[in-house]
Amino acid sequence: VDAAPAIELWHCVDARSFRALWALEELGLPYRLHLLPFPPRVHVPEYLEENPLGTIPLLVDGETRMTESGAIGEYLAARYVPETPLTVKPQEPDFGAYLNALHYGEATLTFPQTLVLRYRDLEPQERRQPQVVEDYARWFFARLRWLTARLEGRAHICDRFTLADISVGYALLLAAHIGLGDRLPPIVAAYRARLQARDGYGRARAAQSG
Ligand SMILES: N[C@@H](CCC(=O)N[C@@H](CS)C(=O)NCC(=O)O)C(=O)O
Repeated sequence: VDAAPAIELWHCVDARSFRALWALEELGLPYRLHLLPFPPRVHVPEYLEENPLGTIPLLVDGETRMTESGAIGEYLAARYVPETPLTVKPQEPDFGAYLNALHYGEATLTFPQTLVLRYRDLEPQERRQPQVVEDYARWFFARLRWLTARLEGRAHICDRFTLADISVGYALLLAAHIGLGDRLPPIVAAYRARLQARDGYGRARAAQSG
């Protein structure tokens, strides 16, 4: 009898934890998935005992507990699949671009979208802020400029598909999810479609639909 996989991931459908799920699938690692309703803080208060932040992802691997979707993929690759082509090594020319994109996907591209979502859809009517929604939608599109330039003549951010594409790709999926997807520059929309055509992406989608 096989032991239960040691790696556990707490996830809500299509939330940032999708990055960790997608990375697990692309790396081919066994894991146990805990699917939670969103936001877990409200629907599953006992989740706060697992993760006091109340956010997803939460990855638990023995004594290791992680809550940042970009760092989780790096951790899994470094610890379990060090030779994977999904990471870029320090001696490779694209190392800086790789690290930059890994963080850019979350800090620069996802963050403004969460303000759009919150102040357009999630807050009660009287707390909604159309000016915030407009300003941060504009911020998001302006911050896509790095990606648009980077994709000129390239299929991926580096010379192959990597965790950086998962980080940035998730931000583009979120854009589609919150109704900003139609306004993506064509080169970015084509890149998003390429990422969505991957088997690993399909497996992650299937995993989260139970
Ligand atoms: N920087 C973190 C952000 C994690 C985060 O804020 N996740 C959101 C979902 S996309 C969340 O759990 N929100 C629920 C809440 O704040 O109650 C990451 O990249 O994982």
